[in-house]
Amino acid sequence: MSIFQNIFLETNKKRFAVLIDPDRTKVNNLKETAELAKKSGVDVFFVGGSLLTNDSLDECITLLKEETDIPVIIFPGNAMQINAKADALLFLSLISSRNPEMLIGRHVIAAPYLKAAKLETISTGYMLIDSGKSTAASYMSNSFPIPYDKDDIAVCTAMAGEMLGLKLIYMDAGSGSASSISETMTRRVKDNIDIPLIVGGGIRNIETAKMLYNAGADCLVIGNAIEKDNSIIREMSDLLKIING
Ligand code: 1GP
Repeated sequence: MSIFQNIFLETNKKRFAVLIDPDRTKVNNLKETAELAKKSGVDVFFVGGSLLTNDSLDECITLLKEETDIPVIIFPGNAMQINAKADALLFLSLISSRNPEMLIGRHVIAAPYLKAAKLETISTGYMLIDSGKSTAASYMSNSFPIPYDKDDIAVCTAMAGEMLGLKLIYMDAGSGSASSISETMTRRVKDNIDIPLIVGGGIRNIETAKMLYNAGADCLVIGNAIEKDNSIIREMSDLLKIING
């Protein structure tokens, strides 16, 4: 069974992804986070970043694979973030942008390397949503995010992504954003698509996570909050035990 089927299609369960930014993770901290993730039953690791400066993607993925059986999906910030040791890669098309490089250009460059690496690719409609301050994702992708309160634009963008045959929609307020995506935008997008919805960016506490799951998010992604205090992994696990039964 593919990673996509296993994590996102197989059950109606809500999922939790721990985002590892290789640039910001020290090996010792990563080991501790990996152990905690294993004990807490985390569903999946997303690994990647908008800009990586120290070439530690391979080291990160190797450590996660050595320490756990949790699937590792690359969440690439650019076409260089490809590694055959991962289980899959989110093949992101930035459908909130009008930047052809992020819609198709980088994909053409990456395609032969992905084929050679035999990596499972999960075609994903990636949507950046404004959070009130400029994020690395928005700057590096040279694109405007969808305004925070323009739910209709988000809904129509997600619907178009589904109609184009993308397998997932990922709405992201951007790593370290001041606030998460709103409850109404999450609910309205979920109500208008039949493919799984991933939501991330600015989730710092369980109350926000609960609100987003209730609004319809199928999978939540947390990065920054874990880097500050990884005990939120355990709290997420407790929350998911209640939600998933
Ligand atoms: C960013 O959705 C992820 O791409 C996670 O964001 O680091 O703010 O949790 P945070």
